[in-house]
Amino acid sequence: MSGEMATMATTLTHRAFSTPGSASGGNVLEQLLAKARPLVMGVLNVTPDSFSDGGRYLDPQAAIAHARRLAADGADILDVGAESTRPYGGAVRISIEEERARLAPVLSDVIALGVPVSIDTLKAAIAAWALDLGAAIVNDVWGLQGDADMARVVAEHQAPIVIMHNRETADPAIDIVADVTDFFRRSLDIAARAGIPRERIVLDPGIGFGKTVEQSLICIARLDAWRDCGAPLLVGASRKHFIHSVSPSDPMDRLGGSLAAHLLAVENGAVIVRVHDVAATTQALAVASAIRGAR
Ligand code: HH2
Repeated sequence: MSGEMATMATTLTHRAFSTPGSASGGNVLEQLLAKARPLVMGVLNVTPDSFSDGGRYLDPQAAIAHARRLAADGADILDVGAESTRPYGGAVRISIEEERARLAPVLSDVIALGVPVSIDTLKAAIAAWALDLGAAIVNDVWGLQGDADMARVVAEHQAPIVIMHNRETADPAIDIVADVTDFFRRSLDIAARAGIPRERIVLDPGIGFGKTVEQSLICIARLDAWRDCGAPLLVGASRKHFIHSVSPSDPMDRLGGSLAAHLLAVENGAVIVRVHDVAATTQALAVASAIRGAR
């Protein structure tokens, strides 16, 4: 292991396990963090209406083929979602039955690829069903504060959970760093009361969710504000609208902006990046790491 990798391994371990007195049972998250480099979570949206790739992977065969591609491109985690949360409004809520019907022809085949799968859902019932099928992680864009049953399901399955900050509406007047910090505190409290150990928690400021463009930029620029929360940080900036606000572009033409955002996020403490373009991100992270190592 190079000196740089060793330093990163120490940093990641410290970040992930810095809570005093916490239990240290093995889990998928621990195994992923042991890779001691930034992790890439590849996005698979089995939806008709996702903001950048809605409708592309609604067909099960297209979805499975895309998951295979993400895995081949180097994804460390496959994040599968069947209900668009459309950070910029216009999300259509669907029933448990509809969400399960979209996932059912796809999820087992994706899990069988052997890459840990996270289930991106707001619903505890879907999380429980997906975990029972073999999904490894729950990704909750309401950070255990949406569905009141989510914390229990996550605790009972001993699953890692991504706690993402969210707000119903953006308020340009608030201090977004303080708001995210308060939200994380509430979510960590819920997790602790449900018996979810800190080792199984990832925190995510939720780029674009209930935030102005400026607030999304601040969340990446000041990510280190949450370095001491005792959990690894995830950033999902891929193709998001704030990129368009800086450099006008359609969602599919935001790769440059997405790479810039994720490289800076990692520089500022992100351990996991959630992206649509896995190959390009993996390459960008490897080159950034090589340059850092040559200092
Ligand atoms: N962003 C989206 C969805 N899920 N989960 C986490 N933890 N962090 C994120 O930033 C995040 C997320 C939105 O992106 P996408 O899935 O491409 O769009 P849609 O919600 O429209 O399907």
